[in-house]
Amino acid sequence: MNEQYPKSLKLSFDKDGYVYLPGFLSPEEVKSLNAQLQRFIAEGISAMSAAHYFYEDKNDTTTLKQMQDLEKYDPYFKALAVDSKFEAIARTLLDENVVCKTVEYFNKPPKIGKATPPHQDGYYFMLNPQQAVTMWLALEKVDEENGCVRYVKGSHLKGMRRHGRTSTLGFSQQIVDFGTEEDMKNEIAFPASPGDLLVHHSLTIHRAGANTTANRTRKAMGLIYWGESAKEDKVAKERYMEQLAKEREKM
Ligand SMILES: O=C(O)CCC(=O)C(=O)O
Repeated sequence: MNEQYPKSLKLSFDKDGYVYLPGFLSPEEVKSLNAQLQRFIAEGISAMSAAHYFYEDKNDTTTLKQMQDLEKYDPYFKALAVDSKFEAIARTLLDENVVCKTVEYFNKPPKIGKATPPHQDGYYFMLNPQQAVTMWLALEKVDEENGCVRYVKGSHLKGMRRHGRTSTLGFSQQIVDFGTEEDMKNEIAFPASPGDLLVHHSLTIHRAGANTTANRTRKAMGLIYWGESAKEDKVAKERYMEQLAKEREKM
């Protein structure tokens, strides 16, 4: 896919650590994506590894919170991510060829959908150099009440902050000293409409609120791309994944 995006997009990404692309998908495209997700949840989820999907309340299947590696289970999601306009954006922002690492689904069920703790994705990726982006696509209206994403502008230029354990399923790490004057001064909330795309650098600090509404869900897709120059510290990553699996068993 050879779509061209203006150079100003990359300049803005390099400066702020994120870009916001309203209406990246049309209402028809969002409708079709939502229908494909419903199909997959009804028919395909049972074939997934237990490590790849979680419920907010494991005794209630209406509280599906997260799915990951969707591209490995279903050709629709692979086609969404590979040779697609999402991939073209990642290539433009990282200025090199990219590899899709995962396609995810994020929901915050009403009342019980927990906050996403402040973190930098690169802490989980363990890459050198940190040449990676995460995309977050709104599948429905998202605002401060049901838990919109918040970015700390320019934080990708200031290195990796110290992370520690959380009890939040799917987001096991958070920045331990988040909330400094500088964090709060530079943090921006991004309410979004269906089809709006947010893309952030792997060092950009971000979080999202809890879903405090009584009856609205908060559904979004995530797509992660690494630049081909980014190399993983495989030993550290394996150790970390084993640790996570052990902790998940205890939950
Ligand atoms: O959907 C969310 O709450 C946040 C997603 C996120 O933090 C991420 O993809 O890194």
